[in-house]
Order: sequence, then structure tokens, then C-alpha cells
Amino acid sequence: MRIVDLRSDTVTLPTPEMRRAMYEAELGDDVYGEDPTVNRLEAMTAELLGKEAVLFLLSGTMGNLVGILAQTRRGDEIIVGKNSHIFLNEVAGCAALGGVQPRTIPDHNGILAPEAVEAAVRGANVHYPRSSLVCIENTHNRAGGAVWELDQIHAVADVAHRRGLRLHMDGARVFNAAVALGVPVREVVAPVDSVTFCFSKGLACPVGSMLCGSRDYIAEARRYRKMVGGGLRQAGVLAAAGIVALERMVERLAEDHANARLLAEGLAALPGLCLDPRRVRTNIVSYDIVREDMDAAAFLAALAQHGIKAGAQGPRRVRMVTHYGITEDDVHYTVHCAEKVLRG
Ligand code: TLP
Repeated sequence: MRIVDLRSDTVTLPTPEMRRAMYEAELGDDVYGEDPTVNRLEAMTAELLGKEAVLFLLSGTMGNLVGILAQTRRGDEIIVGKNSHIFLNEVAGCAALGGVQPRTIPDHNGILAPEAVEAAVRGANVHYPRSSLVCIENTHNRAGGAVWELDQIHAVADVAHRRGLRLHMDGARVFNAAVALGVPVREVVAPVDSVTFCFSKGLACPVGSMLCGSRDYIAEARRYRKMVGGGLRQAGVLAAAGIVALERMVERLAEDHANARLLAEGLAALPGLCLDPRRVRTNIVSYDIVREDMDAAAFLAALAQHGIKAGAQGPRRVRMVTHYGITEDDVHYTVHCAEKVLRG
């Protein structure tokens, strides 16, 4: 049966060029700082993102965790969107392992309003936790891959910095944001103190994420990475794929965005689904089923009969993600099958 896997861009498989690069990678012990391939990837990334230093980690979750631990203390409070991945999907790592309390604020369409951030910053009071960090997510997963405009990032950074807080970006898909905005990624991350991004999503690597920031901050993060068991040895076998990704896989994200828009336009024309294709700017298409007689689970089960895999984000909410493994023809097939399912 034909399989179209739209569950996530994490299902992407490495390209043949990545596999070759991984096979041939020059290796050393990265805990000693001696893996030349890791060192090269970290240097390339620092240059590309315009940050002083970079750390290679196993996953986005590890990147966010280490990224938070290295700039907070136990008993601190961090300000996060209520639909953020850090709050919803990272096993409360910052609370469990860092003793850090997340304070959630509204994130309408994935964006934090500077006024809401400001209102959430604690004053000096012996009863209060210390507000130390604001976290934003770009692109925003649950908000259908929503992109922060540059001035929105600057506005939140201004508030955070004026009030003595730092700003972290969960940029798991920050290259999607840069491609959607048509600006260099360094402009997207310029206002933030720290940023995590993932190689294992649209960039199609098997494993790997990066945490970027100042030299002192990354030195501290390196200690926390070791603490959580993320000190890797011949990690160049993984980093080699990241080098190929930075060189070859960034620009092509535009294809995923075009496919997502095409998918959204096709689905929006079907009865029983509610979505606005104009809001689809990157590779995530999230929408609601608005029929009484069908929920997300039933819709997904019916699509699975045609080999189409997608995910649920709520009882009536479905998510489809385009990526390196999805062609324009897969999109047409998906819309065709969705129509069959919905029209019975
Ligand atoms: N997101 C995954 C699932 O966990 C939901 C997905 O399929 O989209 N930040 C953001 C914004 C993410 O979307 C994800 C992964 C992460 C962090 C965590 O990355 P990993 O999976 O590498 O730990």
C-alpha cells in the first residue's frame, strides 16, 4: 500500500549524501573536544547564526532543557506560552530536573504579546519566585507552524532585557521561519540570548540539535549537557549529517512550505474541515473537524485505511506536516483520500 506519512517532519530519513558523510566522518572524542566533525559543525553553526558559541545535543528536548538549566537557578520562574512545546511536551523537565517553575501566558497564534510578558514579570517581593527567562517558540508547533515577525521578536526581547530577564528561542524549526520570512536565519535569532534548533526535523538528519549563545553561556551549558548524560564521544558520525543539512537542506524547506499550502488549500475546500490556508506559512497544517459525526480519531483511522498517517492535536484537531519525504503528488493523493473519507 502507498504510505504518505504526514505525522511529523521528524520521520524524515537521511539523504544518501548524509549517509556517505556519516560513513566517512573524521572522528575523535567530543568530551575531550577532539571530534573534528562536531567542532566543524559547531563552528559553521555559530557563523551562520551569528552567535559566539554552539553546542551539539541529542534532541530538541535536551537542547531546551540544557538551555534553560544554564541560565536559571532553582526556584526561578520562566515565562512561556501556554501552548508551547516546552510547557506541554517536554515532560516538565525544567521543573523536575531544574527546580524551575514555568509560568504560562497566552500565546495567540503562537505569539507572546510584549504587554503580557511584562505583566508576568515578578516584582521584588520575598514571596515571589525570581523571573529569569522568557521562552518563545519559532516556528510555533501547535499554532500550525506560525512564524514570528522580526519586530515581534524584538518587542519581546526589549521587554525581557529591560526587566533584567533573558530570552530563549525554541527554534526547533527556526530555518523554516527564516525561509518563510525570506531573511537570513541570523536575523531571526539576533534578538535572543539563546536558541535551540533541530537537525532531525525538516533538515532530515537522523539525530541532533544545537544550542547557541554567548561563549560563557555555552561553557555552562556544556556542563549541564554532561550532567544529563549528553556528553557524546565520537559524535561526528551524527554531526556529519548536520553539515550536509546546513549546506544542502535549508533552501529546499520552501518546497515543504509550498506543499503545505497546497495541502491546506485542498483540505479547506472539503466539507467538515475548518482551516484558513492563508495562515499556513511553513510546513505544518493544523485544522479542526467540525462535523458532529466525526472526530479526529475517526478521521485519522479512516485516512489510515488509505495509507495516510497524520496526528491528532486534540479531540477534533488534526495535524499534517510536510517534509523531505513528501511530494506534490502525495499532497494530491492525501486531499483525494480526505475527500473520499469526508463525503463517505
Ligand atoms: N516536536 C515533535 C513532537 O514532540 C510533538 C513533533 O513531532 O513536532 N520544540 C518544538 C517546537 C518541537 O516541535 C519539538 C518536537 C521539540 C522542541 C523537541 O524536539 P525533539 O523531538 O528532538 O526532542
